[in-house]
Amino acid sequence: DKHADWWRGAVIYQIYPRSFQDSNGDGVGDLLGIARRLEHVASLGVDAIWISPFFKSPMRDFGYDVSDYCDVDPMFGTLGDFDTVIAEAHRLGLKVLIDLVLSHTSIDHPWFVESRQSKDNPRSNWYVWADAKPDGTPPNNWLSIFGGSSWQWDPGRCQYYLHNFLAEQPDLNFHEPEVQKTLLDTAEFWLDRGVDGFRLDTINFYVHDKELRDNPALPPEERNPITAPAVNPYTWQNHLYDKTQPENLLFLKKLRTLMNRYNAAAVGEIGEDQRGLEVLGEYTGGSDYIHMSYAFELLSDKMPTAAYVKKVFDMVEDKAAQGWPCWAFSNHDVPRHISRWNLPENGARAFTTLMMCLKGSCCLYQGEELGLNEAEVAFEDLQDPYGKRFWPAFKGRDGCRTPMVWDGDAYNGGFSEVRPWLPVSHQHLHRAVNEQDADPGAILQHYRRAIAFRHAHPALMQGDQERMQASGTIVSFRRSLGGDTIFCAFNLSGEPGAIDAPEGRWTVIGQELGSTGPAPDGRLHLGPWQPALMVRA
Ligand code: TEU
Repeated sequence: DKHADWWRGAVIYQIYPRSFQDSNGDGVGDLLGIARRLEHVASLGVDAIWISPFFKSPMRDFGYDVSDYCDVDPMFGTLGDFDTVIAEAHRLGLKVLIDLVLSHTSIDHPWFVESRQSKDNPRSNWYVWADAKPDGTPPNNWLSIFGGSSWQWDPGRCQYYLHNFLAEQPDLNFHEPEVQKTLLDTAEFWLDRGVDGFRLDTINFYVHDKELRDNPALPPEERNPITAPAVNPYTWQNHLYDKTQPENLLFLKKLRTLMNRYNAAAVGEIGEDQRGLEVLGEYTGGSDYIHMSYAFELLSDKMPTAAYVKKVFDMVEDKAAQGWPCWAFSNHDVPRHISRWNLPENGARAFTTLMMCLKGSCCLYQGEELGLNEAEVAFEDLQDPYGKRFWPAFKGRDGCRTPMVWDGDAYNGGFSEVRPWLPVSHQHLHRAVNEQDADPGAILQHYRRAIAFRHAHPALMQGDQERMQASGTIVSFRRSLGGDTIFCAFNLSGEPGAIDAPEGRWTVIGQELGSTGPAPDGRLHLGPWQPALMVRA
């Protein structure tokens, strides 16, 4: 559609290219594999795809370490293959968001290779270099999310460089105007190629404190491990100085100006333990910075209870009323939510329906629509460097990155004809796309119905949302747009529950999602995981 605000309320399907579909028989997914499987994505009724990085990369962090922003890694194909993906997506009515990892590059990027040569080469200031303290230790106490100090000694330059993730992911210096300009050119390169927008990796890490001040320690009661496992010492600090500096907004503003010329939209990943929703409010919603913020609150370790869902949306209302979140339950970084929350299948269905009724945009992660659980990956098969570092307290991110299953009877579920880079989970095979396509009762069909339900009701896509109510296991709220008001209630539990029906005359909708309406006693009696969805008559 032609609306400038197509992204408001959009359902975005995340593709992890390594694990979607192999088309050239090397055990790794690729761009032509994506093109081939887009009909499945379109059949869900989603608005857009977000493709995790496919740029040239030595794959130390599986593509989140880029060595050429303007080329495709040969493992994934060619620029021509990417044009094929765009053309096919647009033919099917899907917008295409690509994943720009601008905060850091790969250690193999020619910019870094040059920067580390000397203290006075043309790109010497493109990364964050600092001298050791007199005793030889790193310049300050900043920590890497992936473990240890975020400073790596470089024997050539006799200086440390900053990396917020792996040592192989040196942090670009956004205080250097040439860096910003070059990255904006990169974004323009892809906009000219036809992309509709971006998922922006770790946008709050773009700018660091120039004075390199130490982060304060956090007392245990103030730790909120929302972006990293609690065993990771990273969560024991308040990251006041290594990220989320005010100058971030100056860069995002330039990016927005560029995107406006193309009617493009961006969802920025803001990993904040302490004040995530405030930052969401600062960065999104208006017309100055980015469009949407990828919110971590529903990626929680614990299953969101009715009270928790209300708390999250109250916080959005109080701290980020004008902001625009993008919700997700699963992605390529966390254990799949069915396993993380130990949900029965009807519980998973309830959360999907809830997501489709919430204010904000949302992301679904490949395989979620099949009800896939977290795969067990043996230590010998482990690929994720983050998992290798903290095993077994934290098993890393491979369990949600195993290949998609397309055909339950085919070798490797139809993903590849050779041994895949991560093994296909045998538990996933009976949930393959072809099995569920043939079964009207399958969870895949529930996803299609729930996504269609959202799109059939503009109030759910873009309407206001009033403050939620939580009563026992039931969360309820109203969405409204123009003269239409929709009442939504969800029983987030395997036990039955009841609340008073709202006053006035209502018509039950969403019966195909198991929705029910008021009983003669004026109550809404909800079975396990059951919703009540009604439109004001
Ligand atoms: O993730 C950023 C981030 O904060 C992650 O550390 C996340 O919290 C963690 O993986 C949860 O287990 C982004 C990408 O999504 C991730 O895949 C990359 O490894 C990371 O940036 C570095 O680019």
